[in-house]
Amino acid sequence: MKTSKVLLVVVGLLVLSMLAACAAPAAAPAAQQPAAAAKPAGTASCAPNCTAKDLVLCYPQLGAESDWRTANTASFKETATQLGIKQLIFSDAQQKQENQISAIRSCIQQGVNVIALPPVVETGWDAVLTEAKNAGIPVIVVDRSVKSDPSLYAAHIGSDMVVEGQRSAEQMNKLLPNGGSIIELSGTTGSGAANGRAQGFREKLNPNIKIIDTQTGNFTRAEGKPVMEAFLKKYAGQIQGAFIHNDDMAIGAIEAMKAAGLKPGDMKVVSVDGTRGGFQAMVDGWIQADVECNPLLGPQVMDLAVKLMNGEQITKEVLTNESVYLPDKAQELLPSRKY
Ligand code: GYE
Repeated sequence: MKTSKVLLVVVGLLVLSMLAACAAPAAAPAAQQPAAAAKPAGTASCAPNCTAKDLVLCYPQLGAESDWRTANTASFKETATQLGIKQLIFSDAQQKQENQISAIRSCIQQGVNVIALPPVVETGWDAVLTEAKNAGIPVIVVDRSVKSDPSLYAAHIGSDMVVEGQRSAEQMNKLLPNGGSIIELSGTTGSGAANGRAQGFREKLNPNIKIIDTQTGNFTRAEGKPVMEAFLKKYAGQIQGAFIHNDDMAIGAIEAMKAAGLKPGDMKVVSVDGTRGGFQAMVDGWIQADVECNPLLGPQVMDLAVKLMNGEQITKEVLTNESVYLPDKAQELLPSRKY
Protein backbone atom coordinates (compact mmCIF):
# COMPACT_ATOMS: atom_id res chain seq x y z
CA MET A 1 0.00 0.00 0.00
CA LYS A 2 1.12 3.52 -0.69
CA THR A 3 1.05 4.85 2.90
CA SER A 4 2.86 1.88 4.34
CA LYS A 5 5.60 2.26 1.72
CA VAL A 6 6.08 5.90 2.61
CA LEU A 7 6.18 5.00 6.31
CA LEU A 8 8.81 2.34 5.63
CA VAL A 9 11.00 4.80 3.78
CA VAL A 10 10.66 7.38 6.55
CA VAL A 11 11.53 4.88 9.29
CA GLY A 12 14.43 3.61 7.21
CA LEU A 13 15.80 7.08 6.75
CA LEU A 14 15.44 7.77 10.43
CA VAL A 15 17.38 4.65 11.42
CA LEU A 16 20.08 5.45 8.88
CA SER A 17 20.49 9.00 10.14
CA MET A 18 20.71 7.78 13.74
CA LEU A 19 23.42 5.30 12.77
CA ALA A 20 25.30 8.01 10.95
CA ALA A 21 25.10 10.29 13.94
CA CYS A 22 26.56 7.60 16.19
CA ALA A 23 29.36 6.76 13.80
CA ALA A 24 30.37 10.38 13.11
CA PRO A 25 33.16 11.76 15.30
CA ALA A 26 31.61 14.12 17.81
CA ALA A 27 32.32 17.58 16.47
CA ALA A 28 32.20 19.99 19.40
CA PRO A 29 30.02 23.02 18.74
CA ALA A 30 32.08 26.16 18.13
CA ALA A 31 31.07 27.74 21.42
CA GLN A 32 32.58 24.89 23.44
CA GLN A 33 35.96 24.93 21.79
CA PRO A 34 38.71 26.07 24.16
CA ALA A 35 39.02 29.47 22.49
CA ALA A 36 42.03 31.69 23.03
CA ALA A 37 40.94 34.40 25.53
CA ALA A 38 38.80 36.78 23.46
CA LYS A 39 40.20 40.30 23.20
CA PRO A 40 37.79 42.87 24.62
CA ALA A 41 36.00 44.97 22.02
CA GLY A 42 37.97 48.06 21.14
CA THR A 43 41.37 46.39 21.46
CA ALA A 44 43.63 47.95 18.83
CA SER A 45 46.00 46.12 16.50
CA CYS A 46 48.99 47.60 18.39
CA ALA A 47 47.86 45.79 21.58
CA PRO A 48 49.38 45.02 24.05
CA ASN A 49 52.02 47.63 23.19
CA CYS A 50 49.86 50.64 22.27
CA THR A 51 51.03 53.96 23.66
CA ALA A 52 49.49 57.43 23.63
CA LYS A 53 51.25 57.97 20.28
CA ASP A 54 48.85 55.43 18.71
CA LEU A 55 45.71 57.05 20.09
CA VAL A 56 43.12 58.77 17.90
CA LEU A 57 40.67 60.21 20.42
CA CYS A 58 37.33 61.80 19.67
CA TYR A 59 36.14 64.48 22.10
CA PRO A 60 32.74 65.91 21.13
CA GLN A 61 32.77 68.64 23.77
CA LEU A 62 29.30 69.78 24.81
CA GLY A 63 29.90 73.51 24.69
CA ALA A 64 31.80 76.49 26.07
CA GLU A 65 29.21 77.61 28.60
CA SER A 66 31.43 78.13 31.65
CA ASP A 67 34.95 78.58 33.00
CA TRP A 68 34.72 74.95 34.12
CA ARG A 69 34.11 73.91 30.51
CA THR A 70 36.92 76.12 29.18
CA ALA A 71 39.30 74.48 31.66
CA ASN A 72 38.05 71.04 30.69
CA THR A 73 38.65 71.73 27.00
CA ALA A 74 42.12 73.11 27.76
CA SER A 75 42.93 70.01 29.82
CA PHE A 76 42.12 67.73 26.86
CA LYS A 77 44.03 69.83 24.32
CA GLU A 78 47.09 70.30 26.56
CA THR A 79 47.24 66.64 27.57
CA ALA A 80 46.92 65.56 23.92
CA THR A 81 49.90 67.75 23.04
CA GLN A 82 51.96 66.74 26.06
CA LEU A 83 51.46 63.03 25.42
CA GLY A 84 51.84 63.45 21.68
CA ILE A 85 48.72 61.47 20.88
CA LYS A 86 48.21 60.71 17.20
CA GLN A 87 45.08 62.86 16.87
CA LEU A 88 42.48 64.61 18.99
CA ILE A 89 39.25 65.12 17.09
CA PHE A 90 37.65 67.96 19.01
CA SER A 91 34.31 69.64 18.37
CA ASP A 92 31.99 72.04 20.25
CA ALA A 93 28.30 71.11 20.29
CA GLN A 94 27.12 74.46 21.67
CA GLN A 95 25.04 72.75 24.36
CA LYS A 96 22.99 70.84 21.76
CA GLN A 97 22.65 67.08 22.03
CA GLU A 98 21.97 66.66 18.31
CA ASN A 99 25.33 68.31 17.55
CA GLN A 100 27.09 65.90 19.90
CA ILE A 101 25.34 62.95 18.24
CA SER A 102 26.41 63.99 14.74
CA ALA A 103 29.97 64.59 15.97
CA ILE A 104 30.03 61.06 17.39
CA ARG A 105 28.70 59.62 14.12
CA SER A 106 31.41 61.41 12.20
CA CYS A 107 34.04 60.00 14.58
CA ILE A 108 32.65 56.49 14.10
CA GLN A 109 32.97 56.93 10.35
CA GLN A 110 36.56 58.08 10.74
CA GLY A 111 37.32 54.94 12.72
CA VAL A 112 38.76 56.58 15.83
CA ASN A 113 40.17 54.35 18.59
CA VAL A 114 38.15 55.76 21.47
CA ILE A 115 35.34 58.28 21.96
CA ALA A 116 35.24 60.33 25.18
CA LEU A 117 31.76 61.80 25.62
CA PRO A 118 30.76 64.58 28.03
CA PRO A 119 26.99 64.24 27.62
CA VAL A 120 25.05 67.51 27.73
CA VAL A 121 21.96 65.71 29.05
CA GLU A 122 21.46 62.26 30.60
CA THR A 123 18.97 60.60 28.26
CA GLY A 124 18.73 59.93 24.54
CA TRP A 125 22.11 58.28 23.96
CA ASP A 126 21.17 54.63 23.44
CA ALA A 127 21.05 54.69 19.63
CA VAL A 128 24.40 56.38 19.06
CA LEU A 129 26.12 54.41 21.84
CA THR A 130 24.88 51.23 20.19
CA GLU A 131 26.30 52.43 16.87
CA ALA A 132 29.71 52.99 18.49
CA LYS A 133 29.54 49.60 20.17
CA ASN A 134 28.67 47.88 16.92
CA ALA A 135 31.63 49.62 15.27
CA GLY A 136 33.88 48.26 18.05
CA ILE A 137 34.73 51.75 19.35
CA PRO A 138 34.71 52.06 23.15
CA VAL A 139 33.09 55.13 24.68
CA ILE A 140 34.32 56.72 27.90
CA VAL A 141 31.58 58.87 29.42
CA VAL A 142 33.28 61.96 30.84
CA ASP A 143 32.10 64.47 33.48
CA ARG A 144 28.27 64.21 33.44
CA SER A 145 26.52 60.84 33.47
CA VAL A 146 24.21 59.07 31.01
CA LYS A 147 21.08 57.08 31.76
CA SER A 148 21.94 54.22 29.43
CA ASP A 149 22.64 50.57 30.04
CA PRO A 150 26.26 50.34 31.30
CA SER A 151 26.94 47.68 28.64
CA LEU A 152 26.79 50.51 26.08
CA TYR A 153 29.89 52.31 27.37
CA ALA A 154 33.30 51.29 28.62
CA ALA A 155 33.62 53.55 31.66
CA HIS A 156 32.59 56.82 33.32
CA ILE A 157 35.13 59.31 34.68
CA GLY A 158 33.82 62.35 36.50
CA SER A 159 32.41 63.87 39.64
CA ASP A 160 29.74 62.48 41.90
CA MET A 161 27.18 65.22 41.35
CA VAL A 162 24.87 63.91 44.08
CA VAL A 163 27.70 64.22 46.60
CA GLU A 164 28.34 67.78 45.39
CA GLY A 165 24.67 68.58 46.06
CA GLN A 166 24.89 67.01 49.52
CA ARG A 167 28.00 69.02 50.35
CA SER A 168 26.24 72.18 49.18
CA ALA A 169 23.29 71.47 51.50
CA GLU A 170 25.62 70.88 54.46
CA GLN A 171 27.09 74.33 53.87
CA MET A 172 23.66 75.94 53.52
CA ASN A 173 22.58 74.28 56.78
CA LYS A 174 25.56 75.88 58.53
CA LEU A 175 24.93 79.28 56.93
CA LEU A 176 21.23 79.30 57.90
CA PRO A 177 21.15 77.57 61.29
CA ASN A 178 17.73 79.02 62.06
CA GLY A 179 16.28 78.05 58.67
CA GLY A 180 14.89 80.34 56.02
CA SER A 181 13.75 80.65 52.42
CA ILE A 182 16.15 80.02 49.60
CA ILE A 183 16.07 79.92 45.83
CA GLU A 184 17.91 77.55 43.49
CA LEU A 185 19.59 78.54 40.27
CA SER A 186 19.90 75.26 38.51
CA GLY A 187 22.13 74.01 35.68
CA THR A 188 21.09 72.81 32.24
CA THR A 189 17.74 71.02 32.45
CA GLY A 190 18.14 67.27 32.10
CA SER A 191 21.92 67.32 32.63
CA GLY A 192 23.52 64.84 35.01
CA ALA A 193 25.17 67.75 36.81
CA ALA A 194 21.89 69.59 37.47
CA ASN A 195 19.93 66.44 38.30
CA GLY A 196 22.55 65.08 40.68
CA ARG A 197 23.18 68.37 42.46
CA ALA A 198 19.46 69.05 42.89
CA GLN A 199 18.90 65.55 44.27
CA GLY A 200 21.83 65.55 46.69
CA PHE A 201 20.96 69.04 47.92
CA ARG A 202 17.42 68.03 48.78
CA GLU A 203 18.63 64.87 50.51
CA LYS A 204 20.70 66.81 53.05
CA LEU A 205 18.94 70.16 53.40
CA ASN A 206 17.55 70.87 56.90
CA PRO A 207 13.74 70.78 56.96
CA ASN A 208 13.60 74.35 58.29
CA ILE A 209 15.13 75.63 55.03
CA LYS A 210 12.59 75.91 52.21
CA ILE A 211 13.43 76.06 48.51
CA ILE A 212 10.78 78.55 47.40
CA ASP A 213 11.69 78.55 43.70
CA THR A 214 14.03 76.93 41.22
CA GLN A 215 14.90 78.09 37.69
CA THR A 216 17.56 77.08 35.21
CA GLY A 217 20.33 79.46 34.14
CA ASN A 218 21.84 76.87 31.79
CA PHE A 219 25.23 77.07 33.55
CA THR A 220 26.02 80.48 31.99
CA ARG A 221 26.68 83.97 33.37
CA ALA A 222 24.43 85.48 30.70
CA GLU A 223 21.42 83.46 31.88
CA GLY A 224 22.26 83.52 35.59
CA LYS A 225 21.84 87.28 35.81
CA PRO A 226 18.24 87.64 34.52
CA VAL A 227 17.09 84.63 36.54
CA MET A 228 18.37 86.25 39.75
CA GLU A 229 16.86 89.59 38.67
CA ALA A 230 13.46 87.93 38.33
CA PHE A 231 13.82 86.15 41.71
CA LEU A 232 14.72 89.41 43.44
CA LYS A 233 11.67 91.13 41.98
CA LYS A 234 9.28 88.32 42.74
CA TYR A 235 10.49 87.57 46.27
CA ALA A 236 11.80 90.99 47.37
CA GLY A 237 13.03 90.82 50.97
CA GLN A 238 12.09 87.14 51.33
CA ILE A 239 15.25 85.30 50.22
CA GLN A 240 17.90 84.36 52.77
CA GLY A 241 19.97 82.07 50.60
CA ALA A 242 20.73 80.78 47.11
CA PHE A 243 22.00 77.42 45.93
CA ILE A 244 23.59 78.09 42.55
CA HIS A 245 24.72 75.09 40.48
CA ASN A 246 27.91 76.70 39.17
CA ASP A 247 30.21 79.68 39.63
CA ASP A 248 29.42 81.26 36.26
CA MET A 249 25.71 81.53 37.06
CA ALA A 250 26.68 82.80 40.52
CA ILE A 251 28.82 85.53 38.98
CA GLY A 252 25.90 86.55 36.74
CA ALA A 253 23.55 86.42 39.74
CA ILE A 254 25.90 88.59 41.83
CA GLU A 255 25.65 91.32 39.18
CA ALA A 256 21.88 91.26 39.62
CA MET A 257 22.27 91.31 43.43
CA LYS A 258 24.55 94.34 43.24
CA ALA A 259 22.14 96.12 40.89
CA ALA A 260 19.30 95.46 43.35
CA GLY A 261 21.30 97.12 46.14
CA LEU A 262 22.18 93.98 48.09
CA LYS A 263 25.41 93.89 50.09
CA PRO A 264 27.83 90.91 50.23
CA GLY A 265 26.46 88.32 52.65
CA ASP A 266 22.88 89.67 52.68
CA MET A 267 21.97 86.51 50.82
CA LYS A 268 23.98 83.38 51.66
CA VAL A 269 25.29 81.90 48.42
CA VAL A 270 26.52 78.34 48.00
CA SER A 271 27.98 77.66 44.57
CA VAL A 272 29.70 74.78 42.79
CA ASP A 273 32.93 74.38 40.73
CA GLY A 274 35.63 76.29 42.62
CA THR A 275 36.85 78.31 39.65
CA ARG A 276 39.05 81.38 39.99
CA GLY A 277 35.95 83.52 39.47
CA GLY A 278 34.23 81.69 42.31
CA PHE A 279 37.27 82.18 44.55
CA GLN A 280 37.34 85.90 43.74
CA ALA A 281 33.64 86.15 44.64
CA MET A 282 34.46 84.48 47.98
CA VAL A 283 37.26 86.98 48.58
CA ASP A 284 34.78 89.79 47.81
CA GLY A 285 32.24 88.30 50.22
CA TRP A 286 29.51 87.32 47.73
CA ILE A 287 29.90 83.53 47.86
CA GLN A 288 29.95 81.85 51.29
CA ALA A 289 30.92 78.33 50.17
CA ASP A 290 32.19 76.86 46.90
CA VAL A 291 31.91 73.11 46.36
CA GLU A 292 34.71 71.87 44.16
CA CYS A 293 34.16 70.12 40.83
CA ASN A 294 37.34 69.20 38.98
CA PRO A 295 37.44 69.76 35.19
CA LEU A 296 41.04 68.62 34.64
CA LEU A 297 40.14 65.18 33.33
CA GLY A 298 42.35 64.97 30.22
CA PRO A 299 45.19 62.91 31.75
CA GLN A 300 42.91 60.30 33.34
CA VAL A 301 40.79 59.91 30.21
CA MET A 302 43.76 59.46 27.87
CA ASP A 303 45.40 56.99 30.23
CA LEU A 304 42.21 54.96 30.24
CA ALA A 305 41.86 55.23 26.45
CA VAL A 306 45.30 53.66 25.95
CA LYS A 307 44.40 50.88 28.39
CA LEU A 308 41.26 50.17 26.35
CA MET A 309 43.34 50.01 23.16
CA ASN A 310 45.60 47.48 24.86
CA GLY A 311 42.61 45.39 25.90
CA GLU A 312 43.45 45.88 29.57
CA GLN A 313 41.05 45.45 32.43
CA ILE A 314 39.67 48.85 33.49
CA THR A 315 37.62 50.34 36.32
CA LYS A 316 34.11 51.13 35.15
CA GLU A 317 33.38 54.09 37.43
CA VAL A 318 36.19 56.53 38.27
CA LEU A 319 35.18 59.34 40.63
CA THR A 320 37.16 62.55 41.03
CA ASN A 321 38.47 63.57 44.48
CA GLU A 322 36.98 66.89 45.49
CA SER A 323 36.51 69.15 48.50
CA VAL A 324 34.71 72.27 49.70
CA TYR A 325 36.26 75.75 49.84
CA LEU A 326 35.29 78.52 52.26
CA PRO A 327 36.08 82.26 52.15
CA ASP A 328 38.70 82.04 54.92
CA LYS A 329 41.17 80.26 52.60
CA ALA A 330 40.06 81.88 49.33
CA GLN A 331 42.62 84.67 49.25
CA GLU A 332 45.49 82.33 50.02
CA LEU A 333 44.47 79.66 47.47
CA LEU A 334 43.37 81.93 44.63
CA PRO A 335 46.81 82.35 43.00
CA SER A 336 47.34 78.58 42.82
CA ARG A 337 43.92 77.76 41.32
CA LYS A 338 44.42 76.12 37.95
CA TYR A 339 41.03 77.09 36.50
O1 GYE B 1 29.75 72.40 36.99
C1 GYE B 1 29.48 73.64 35.01
C2 GYE B 1 29.57 73.23 33.60
O2 GYE B 1 29.20 69.22 33.95
C3 GYE B 1 30.41 69.40 35.92
O3 GYE B 1 29.10 71.92 33.59
C4 GYE B 1 30.00 70.05 34.68
C5 GYE B 1 29.28 71.37 34.85
C6 GYE B 1 30.02 72.42 35.64
O4 GYE B 1 29.00 74.05 32.73
O5 GYE B 1 30.20 74.81 35.26
